[in-house]
Amino acid sequence: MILMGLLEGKNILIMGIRNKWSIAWGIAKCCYDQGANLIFTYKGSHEKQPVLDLIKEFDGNYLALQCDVENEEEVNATFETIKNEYKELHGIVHCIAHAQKEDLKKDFLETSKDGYAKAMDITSYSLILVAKHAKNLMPEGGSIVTISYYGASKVMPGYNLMGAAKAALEANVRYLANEIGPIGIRVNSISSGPIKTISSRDINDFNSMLEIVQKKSPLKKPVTPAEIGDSTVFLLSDLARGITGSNLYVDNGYHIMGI
Ligand code: IMJ
Repeated sequence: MILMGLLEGKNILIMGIRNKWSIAWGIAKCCYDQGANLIFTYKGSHEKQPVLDLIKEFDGNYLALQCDVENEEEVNATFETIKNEYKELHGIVHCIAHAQKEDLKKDFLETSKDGYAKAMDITSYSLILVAKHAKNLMPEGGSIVTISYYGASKVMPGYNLMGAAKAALEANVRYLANEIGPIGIRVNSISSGPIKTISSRDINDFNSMLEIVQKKSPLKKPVTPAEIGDSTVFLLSDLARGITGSNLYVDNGYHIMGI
């Protein structure tokens, strides 16, 4: 039983859930533990049942909506439904990223124009769409959190166009934070250490990369979705009321190392 949670009475939208390995699911469980009312979005119709099965774990009624961020009308409809059902939001967690497999397999020099645009659209532009709707749905202010990766600022082998897309995402965080700060909405990112998810399953040498990162990081352990979740709870909560435009590394300290 929850006695008093950091997100008690807050309506939190979690975007980009797919399955039990999703970072979004790790975040959802931590938000639930802190008393949040949760709303979920997933990309396609084939994700509907798996997502409904997951959220059955929670007591209470939780809304799950299909929202493919490439489709602006679907995004508008999603936020319209949320407005009708909940009136207002206090937090949004953006856990959405995608690049075409073919583009991730190529040398960065060979990145296709369409593939680059698609990765930017889904990974980075989508945060702007989300922030626009947040403005309308957060009359008392609120907090937006997105998930980034170290490949945004340093070269990680094979990350390629996703590195460019995450760099744009982190820049979006700063420009959006400046623009919607005056109406009380904070915007931050968490730079997550590598986590095994469906999105990392097909990546060449992912397991050996995980081992190297773990050995090198000060805390000598893998990063878990629950660690990303607890830091997200902090950024969503009033404890972080003085923080906006920031990128918080939740990576066991990996990013401080020079070698
Ligand atoms: C992804 C690609 C290359 C190297 C990578 C990653 N490293 C890590 C990741 C070193 C840690 C995972 N990551 C941080 C991501 O942001 C993954 C994004 C991603 C993964 C896929 C795989 C399947 C697909 N499209 C994808 N789009 C984005 O079709």
